[in-house]
Amino acid sequence: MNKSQHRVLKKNQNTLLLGPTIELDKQSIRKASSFIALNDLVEITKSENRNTIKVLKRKNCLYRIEQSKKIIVANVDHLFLVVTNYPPFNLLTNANILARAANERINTTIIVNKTDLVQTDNNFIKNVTSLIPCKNSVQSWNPKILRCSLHDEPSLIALKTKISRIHDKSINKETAFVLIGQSGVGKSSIFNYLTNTTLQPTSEISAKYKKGKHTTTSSTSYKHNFNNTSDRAIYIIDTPGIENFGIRDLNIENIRVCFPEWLSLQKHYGACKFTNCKHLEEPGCTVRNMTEKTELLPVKARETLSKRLNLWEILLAYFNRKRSKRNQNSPK
Ligand SMILES: Nc1nc2c(ncn2[C@@H]2O[C@H](COP(=O)(O)OP(=O)(O)OP(=O)(O)O)[C@@H](O)[C@H]2O)c(=O)[nH]1
Ligand SMILES: [Mg+2]
Ligand SMILES: [Zn+2]
Repeated sequence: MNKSQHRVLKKNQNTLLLGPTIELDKQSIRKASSFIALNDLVEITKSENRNTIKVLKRKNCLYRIEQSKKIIVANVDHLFLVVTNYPPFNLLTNANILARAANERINTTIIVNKTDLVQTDNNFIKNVTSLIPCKNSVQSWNPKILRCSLHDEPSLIALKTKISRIHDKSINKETAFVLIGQSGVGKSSIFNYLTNTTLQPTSEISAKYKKGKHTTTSSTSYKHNFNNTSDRAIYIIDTPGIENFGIRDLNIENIRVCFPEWLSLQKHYGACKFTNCKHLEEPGCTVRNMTEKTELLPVKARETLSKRLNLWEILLAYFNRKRSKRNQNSPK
């Protein structure tokens, strides 16, 4: 018997690309494709008449749930959520991706891409800011924003530097970075730049529909010896564009994880009257008071907080829709 460890670099019904490469029979591949995820670490035991593939414990898993559960990638060290305003930005989709990342404790950076375009201006970037917790809140999960453009070399170098830093700080020998986001935001363009390849095709936004064309159809992982060190490597992973990102398995408490400022505000200014306050229309709500009573906070802080409350309401509405759909579908 012969045991070896591998990482899943590409996977679909008939192919399984592993690093380091290993020959596997079609039957084993077909069987494994039902339970293996991209970037899984697997242990393969080869014996004379059969190969066994065992998935090693995942540190996290990025998945979405619409009708069924779809795993996008496992063992993510750092997530790059790529956003832009051409094609138009979808707040709910991006907030859902972040909610999943927060609940899987995946470190995240939001890349605001295409800053060379008028659509992706400072006002838009302010809107994106509503996706991240207000400053000073008690939190361990705290995504940052990085501006980027394919036509601005310094911004691309800053991205590379960030990747190097994260990798250098990591105690693991290998670090996996995943690019995710709506179709057409520029994930594959960034992938090609970072890997110095033209492996991933890219295509223009549809002028008619102002949408990406879903150019990337399957995820690809590329191993890169970033600083030319032999035993340390990074993996850059490009994924297909996402328009809906279902999180129906999460609940309101999971959503609260993304809004640590609600707790911070109550710590500083007193608790809301009701312990299970949803900060909607309940009387004696500290959070809502902070945005409404002009003497409590400076204008800028109130504006930011209002945007955060707006996002919170959008997410709660999403959960209410989800619940009423479930009630409609359940047998009477
Ligand atoms: N102006 C401008 N265009 C960009 C930038 N980055 C990417 N693009 C263009 O945006 C279009 C879409 O880029 P892709 O890299 O294919 O987008 P994607 O996110 O991989 O799209 P899917 O594979 O469909 O999910 C291409 O025409 C790119 O050349 C940028 O920074 N500025
Ligand atoms: Mg692509
Ligand atoms: Zn409240």
